[in-house]
Amino acid sequence: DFVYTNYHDLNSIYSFMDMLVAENSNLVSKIVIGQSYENRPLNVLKFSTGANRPGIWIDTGIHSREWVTQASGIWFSKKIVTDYGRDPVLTDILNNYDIFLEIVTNPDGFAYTHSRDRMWRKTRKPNSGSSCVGVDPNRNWDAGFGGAGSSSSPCTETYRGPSAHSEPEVKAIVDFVKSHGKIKAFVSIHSYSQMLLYPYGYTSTPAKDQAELHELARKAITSLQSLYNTRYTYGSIISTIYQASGGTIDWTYNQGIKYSYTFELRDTGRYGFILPANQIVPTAEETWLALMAIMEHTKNNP
Ligand code: 0X9
Ligand code: ZN
Repeated sequence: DFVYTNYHDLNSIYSFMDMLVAENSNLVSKIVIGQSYENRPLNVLKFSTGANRPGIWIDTGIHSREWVTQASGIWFSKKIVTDYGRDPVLTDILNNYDIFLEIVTNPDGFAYTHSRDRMWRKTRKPNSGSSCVGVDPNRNWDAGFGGAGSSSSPCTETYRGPSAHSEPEVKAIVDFVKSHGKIKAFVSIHSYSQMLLYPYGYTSTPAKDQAELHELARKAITSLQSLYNTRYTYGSIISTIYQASGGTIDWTYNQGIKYSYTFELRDTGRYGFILPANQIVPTAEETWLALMAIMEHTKNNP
């Protein structure tokens, strides 16, 4: 049986996904939205109970070293198949929306965190004219691309890449979102800092839905805190964490996806990216409460 209280490598997670699909084929399927630079499949779990539904997107692990995020994604997928038909709120959400969950959004980087460097963050694509490898996939999106809060130097952790959507792991999501056409909420999950963030990161101009996004964030972190008293801050990216250009949710928001959020999960720095495995399940449980608040609000405000 799969152990949710431990961290797992890529093969183990990909096997878990296939098992989940095999055991719950009425509810969940696996779609492959592309291939990574090193030709690994970019797997997305699709939870669906009917045709032609609008969608809710959740991704974890776009920064490969943020292991509690992929581990939480695994737990969310099990939670969804367990609660559908039992929890009335989730059942109502899934009777009206599909949920798409990309657990290992940067598989090359994730494999590298297991084989060579636990602290690897970026993709694994070589950079021409440099011996340094990889692009920051949270600076590579076509939203203020190239601006402040990203780097043009391939050897830095925030290297934006040669052009927007240069990374196949990013381009696959861009193509998926555009071709789907009805994604209504987009949640990109990182660690660490205990924050719930909404656009923008590249500009201090407020998002036009700022008031609603702020109020929903407050509601979501209040629900999160109710379980284990974990305290989150919240607000726009630029005013809460720092200026970051070319970020995921700035692009999705500009595509018209109003409910675009980024989480920074536990902790606030004691362990940072190397969060002890005994915090996986509590982190996932509390985060799920916030996700439910966002998904329920999305359903109630079409
Ligand atoms: O710097 C980042 O990419 C994020 N922090 S992390 O420690 N997980 O790397 C924060 C960036 C804010 N999010 C977006 N711009 N989408
Ligand atoms: Zn991150």
